[in-house]
Amino acid sequence: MTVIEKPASPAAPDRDDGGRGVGSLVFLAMTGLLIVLVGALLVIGIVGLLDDDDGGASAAGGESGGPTTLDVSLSEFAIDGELVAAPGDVSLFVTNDGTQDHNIVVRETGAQTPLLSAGEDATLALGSLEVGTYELYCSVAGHAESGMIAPLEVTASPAPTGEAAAGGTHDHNSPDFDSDAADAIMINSMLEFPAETEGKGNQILEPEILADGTKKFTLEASVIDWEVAPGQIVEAWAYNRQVPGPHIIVDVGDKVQVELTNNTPMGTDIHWHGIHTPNDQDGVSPYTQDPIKTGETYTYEFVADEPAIGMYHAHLHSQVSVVNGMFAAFRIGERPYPRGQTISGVTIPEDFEPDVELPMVLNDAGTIGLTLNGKSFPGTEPIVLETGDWVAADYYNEGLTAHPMHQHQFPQLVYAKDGIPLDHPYWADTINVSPGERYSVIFQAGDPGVWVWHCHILTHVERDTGMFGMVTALVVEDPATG
Ligand SMILES: [Cu+2]
Repeated sequence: MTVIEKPASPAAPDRDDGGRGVGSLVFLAMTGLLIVLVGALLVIGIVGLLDDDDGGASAAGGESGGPTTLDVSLSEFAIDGELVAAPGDVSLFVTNDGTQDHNIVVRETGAQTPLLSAGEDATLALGSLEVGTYELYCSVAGHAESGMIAPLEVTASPAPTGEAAAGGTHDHNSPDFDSDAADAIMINSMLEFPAETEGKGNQILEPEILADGTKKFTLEASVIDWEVAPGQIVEAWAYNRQVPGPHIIVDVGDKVQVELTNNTPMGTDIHWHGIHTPNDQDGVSPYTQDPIKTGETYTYEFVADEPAIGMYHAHLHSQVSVVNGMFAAFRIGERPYPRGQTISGVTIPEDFEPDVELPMVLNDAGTIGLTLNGKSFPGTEPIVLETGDWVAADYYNEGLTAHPMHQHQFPQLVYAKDGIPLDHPYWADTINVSPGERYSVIFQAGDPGVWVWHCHILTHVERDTGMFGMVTALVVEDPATG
């Protein structure tokens, strides 16, 4: 035993010693490298500071009447920079530090950089700016909505930190950070709900009944002004001057005609998403038809032979026209309510009928941006209910990203996916709706109160300037207490 142990015992220190020898060399080498690295970082840091000082110096130049050049950094998905300037000539030195293509547009003046690839930069001269707040954003579809939007403050007495604190930046470590101001911005934005806006989407479109019983629907596609939130007018691409476009509802077996006149600046077509049609009615130019050119009228014709909770939208140039508003709901037949079924202990009545039917069309891109039914909070429509009311809601995602739609307090019974009834409906409080998907839910308003209903990607509902986007609320009243 000792004989066996003995060789082992000295062997270990041997290896240890050897290790220490090599280790010392490695240690020396690593120390050397570290010194070089620290030195390099210090140099980079100093250069960085000098760069910052440069930025500060040119901003100060603005104060004294000279031109101001502000450094702006673009990334996924943010516009960064100290965006405060004195009145006078202002230029932006814009660098794309991200990995995708981005640009900068100044909403008020229309000035914009070209599309910048990763690593590219550009100088954008804005001319002489007066005191005010200017909005910078990236015009690549969906990027502004994802966070690439920032205010440029032109102020006679630039006080970046104070301004920033009042404007609600994240710099809560700044000694000037004003917590009450940040709270007030958010609270005041929330108290604006509900707010009136011009225009309402999803209006049910009445058909003309032709001699043979065909239901004929007439659509016009055009570019309109759309009030997406109070005072926020965008250029929308719309069917019948509404976003979402008119809701079409037909019965199973109906012969359907849809006549579309295209008054948009580009060729178009209509794809009947989730709806069974003959191939030549699928609305995919050039495969199944020629594009409907500007000024032309085209008629689709098919038999609504299967129930559907579908959508209709342009297929050609969809990345422009659909995200900008050319989308709508199309239902064939009754919704497949899970009548009489017991799901997780809750039995849905045999004679179930909803008190309120609600299309909930989601978008996040284009000119329309983060919206519910074409409106951004506080312009979103509240749903007024009495306790005990049942709601049948259909989610439709016409945007470019998924939205987990969360409802406070009342679980939602998911009974159909893309209009197809589920053998096993399920209750959920958050339903993730991806682009192109539809989920059909019912829920019952139990307790009175104001219960918010929103996308749970939190930057889709809040930004430094307050609540916006994909939020609405159920306003549940108890008829007994009022
Ligand atoms: Cu969302």
